[in-house]
This record gives sequence, structure tokens and C-alpha cells, in this order.
Amino acid sequence: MTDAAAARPAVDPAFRADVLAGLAAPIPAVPARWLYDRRGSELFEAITRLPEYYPTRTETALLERHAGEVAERTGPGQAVVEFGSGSSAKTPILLRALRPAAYVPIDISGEFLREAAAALQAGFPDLAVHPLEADFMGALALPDAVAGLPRLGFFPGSTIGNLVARTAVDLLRAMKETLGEGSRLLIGMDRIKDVEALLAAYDDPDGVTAAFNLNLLRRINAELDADIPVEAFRHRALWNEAMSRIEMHLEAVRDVAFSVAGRRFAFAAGATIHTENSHKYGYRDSRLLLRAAGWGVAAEWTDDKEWFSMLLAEAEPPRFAP
Ligand code: AVJ
Repeated sequence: MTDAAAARPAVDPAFRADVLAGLAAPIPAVPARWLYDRRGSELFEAITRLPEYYPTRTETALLERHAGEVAERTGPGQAVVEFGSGSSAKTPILLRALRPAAYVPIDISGEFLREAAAALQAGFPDLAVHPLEADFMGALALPDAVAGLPRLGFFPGSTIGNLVARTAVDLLRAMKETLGEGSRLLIGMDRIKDVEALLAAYDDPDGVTAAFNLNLLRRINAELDADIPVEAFRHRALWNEAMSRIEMHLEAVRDVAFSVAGRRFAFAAGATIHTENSHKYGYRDSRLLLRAAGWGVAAEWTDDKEWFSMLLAEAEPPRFAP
């Protein structure tokens, strides 16, 4: 193997397929999960520290304030199952208050998963940590070691907001299947708020979010044998009122043509590649979404401005009533 080949990351066939299909689609779009390579994850971490990006800070404060109430409602000795654990700083806050018997972080990126699990284990030497490298979009078998323990799912960050309602319900239903009857789910969901605050959070003046979005083009160039002129695109964040979501796009600033993995693509000035949705929910919206997937809301905590909310849901038993 040459040095150049060694330095190039192995081609992920799913990434290649999503990009080729997405760029050729009538409304060009690339699934948001591909934003999170090593550099993308670092840029997202930088976003969470921006003054304009309120979700992380608000949710962390909610957890600090209310983790004790979560513990009272759920009891000790549980298995905490975190979906898409990444490198979350929120987990220790929950674990300190909860005193669970086990912690199961689930992530598709084995590298991140093992790093995060090791760091967490160091802070909680007595906790049984069982990392699970898997795609949590489908129902999963949890490690045998947590069989018989009551389960609390943890899905912070309003990651659910990346998904359109149909897919979000599929995911919430899969989580219910993974966790089982009688389980609970602690989930963060971002609220609808004034558009100025939303746009500032997704189009910061320092351009960190722009760099995060544009990094997708660099990643395509680096991993998929592409020659996209990155400077021919700019970051666009917009509020889609009808869909109640922030959308991120990459907009061509001039007519541009390029190739990806041997295929040619052309974008006229003003045309966009849709790269992410971030849905926002009202008081009833979050309940309807959860209920559609078999979860009832037992408690909800929000900040003074009602900008972000943390909900404790309970798996509804199957019912025969209409
Ligand atoms: C990680 C999906 C919750 O939608 O707010 C932040 C990602 N994108 N700024 C979000 C994101 C642009 C973030 N989530």
C-alpha cells in the first residue's frame, strides 16, 4: 500500500451510495449523519460552545437542575441505555444523580464509542459499562449483562429533531422495542421559538456552523474521489415554517460542475444541497410524536424561556381500547 492510499480513509460504501443518490435526486440532499466525521464532530463540539447555540447549554442546565427528580421517579439500580452516545458531557450529570447498575452507550462509530466508554468508566469505576457498537435506528438486543434490570433510555441533544416525523416515530418505536415494556426514556427536544434566535443558533457570525456544513464537501472530496470546488458553495440556514424546522443547505454561489466517484454533477447558481433538518416542537407536538410511537409523557422540564425541554416518557402497555 502506498502512503497516499494509507492516508486516505477507506471508502464507506453507504456514504458513497448516499452521496451519489442524494446529489442526483430532484431535490438534492445528503443525509445529515455524514456531517459527523472526525472533523465534523470537532466542529459540532465547537458549535455547542457558541453563545448563539442555546440547546446544549440549556439542556445541560435542565439536567443539572432536575436529574434528582428523574432519579426519584425511576429509582436506583437501572440500566441506562444512551442512544448515540458520542462524547456527551451530559451523561455524567445523569449517572451521578441516578446511581444506575449499568450503562450501555450505543454508537455507530466504534472509535468514538470506545474512547467515550473508557473516559466514562474512569470517572465511575464501580459502574458496569457495556458499550454496544450498532445502528440504533432498528431494534437491538441489549447485552446479556443487563437482562432483568429496569431500563432508562437516554436520548439528549434534540437529535430526534434531525428526523422527519415518520422516521422519528420509527426510531422511537425501535427504542421502545429495544428497551422493552415498563421502560422509560429521557429525551431532549428543542422548542419552537422566535425565528431570529433560531437563525442565530444555526448561522453564527464566527462561521463555525458554516465550516461544519461545508466540511461535508471536504469529506466528499477526501473520501469519494471528488473535485468539488468548496468555495463555490456557501452555508445557508433557513426556517421552514410549514415543517417547523431549521434547514441547512449548501448553496452554489455560481454555476458549478464537478465529479464524484466518476460521475458528473452540475449545480446552477442558487441551487442547493439540503444537508440537515432540525425540527422544533411545541408542547403538544412532542407529546403527539411520543404517543405515536407508544410512549406516554410522565414529566417534562423546561427552562424559563421555554426554549428547550427534557421529557421523561414511559412505555405504554399495549391496549385494546379504540
Ligand atoms: C446535533 C442534530 C442536535 O440540530 O441542533 C447544530 C446539529 N447543526 N448546528 C442540531 C447542528 C447545526 C444539532 N443536532
